[in-house]
Amino acid sequence: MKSLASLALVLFLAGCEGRHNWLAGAGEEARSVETLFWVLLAGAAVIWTLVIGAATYAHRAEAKPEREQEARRFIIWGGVALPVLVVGGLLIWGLLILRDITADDGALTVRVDGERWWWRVIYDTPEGPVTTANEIRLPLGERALFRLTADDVIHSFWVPALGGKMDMIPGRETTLALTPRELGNWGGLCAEFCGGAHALMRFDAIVMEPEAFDAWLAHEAQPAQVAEGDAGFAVFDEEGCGACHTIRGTEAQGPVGPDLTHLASRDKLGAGIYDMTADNMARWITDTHEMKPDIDMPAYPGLQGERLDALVTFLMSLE
Ligand code: HEC
Ligand SMILES: [Cu+2]
Repeated sequence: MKSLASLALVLFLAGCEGRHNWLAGAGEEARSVETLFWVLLAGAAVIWTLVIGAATYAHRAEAKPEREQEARRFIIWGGVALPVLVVGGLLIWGLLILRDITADDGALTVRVDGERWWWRVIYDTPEGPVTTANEIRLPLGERALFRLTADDVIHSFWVPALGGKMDMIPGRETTLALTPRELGNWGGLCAEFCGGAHALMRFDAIVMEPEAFDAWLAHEAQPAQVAEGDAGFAVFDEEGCGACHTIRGTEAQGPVGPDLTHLASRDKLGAGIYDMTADNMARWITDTHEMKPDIDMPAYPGLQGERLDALVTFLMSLE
């Protein structure tokens, strides 16, 4: 029994390690949820002890009719008034936290659309929207407001170490603020079952120094640099990839899949699941559904040899 309990504890704590640790306290909002959690846990322990104590006492004590009145008072205060006060207080506190983490006053606004099974990410800047995908970068110490929606089914946006989570609902907008307090690459994921590749719907949430972030965003806003007559772009064009994907600065303006303008500047490929390497890129194109089952991109098993090499070289140059 004891070893079972310690095994359960080890498993529980193992789940807290690493970049998805919601107790890492890497964001302001995660810290307020964490405080709520510890207060709830400690409060529950105190109440449990009191209830068990009272039950034990009641079991052992002799029934005395003259103490009837006292017992009734105990039930009314301890069993009705106290729970109403405690639960009401927690409700108000929880609603205040919710108001804080959804309030519409971010210095930075990022729109994220949940798609099956990837993330469309749009930074609203004074110069206009900047579209990217599957990776979110945030400046350290600045409050970013996320405006969330979904394309066709419900998803849930969650960066455990920074804060959250929040449902993404088709046809509606929900908001969530994140104020990062620690540099790092904190993982994000979809926390609402959304179909086949749900478990492979992830993203990187990279917290950077503010100057580095500004430089990154300015670079993302630029169109791609594609040389006239690039052999890889020719393959991209001939295969019809541009029907679904956009590469800003070229004729490829497809709205269906992730924006590829600065694909190779992302850390990961395929919505946070593979390292961004030429090998993975080639397999993504030829063995698409082995790499990620169920996705809405067709596989191109016939694309081999020089044409595949040229296409991969081109895609890996989109920094
Ligand atoms: C029918 C639409 C469609 C076509 C055609 C298509 N794709 Fe895709 N592509 C998608 C979708 C949808 C995804 C996102 C899949 C996911 O992760 O769930 C995607 C993902 C990708 C990614 C990963 C992007 C990232 O952010 O990691 C790459 C790279 C890519 N496609 C390249 C190509 C290339 C190259 C071609 C042509 C040979 C092509 N695609 C053709 C729909 C398409
Ligand atoms: Cu999901």
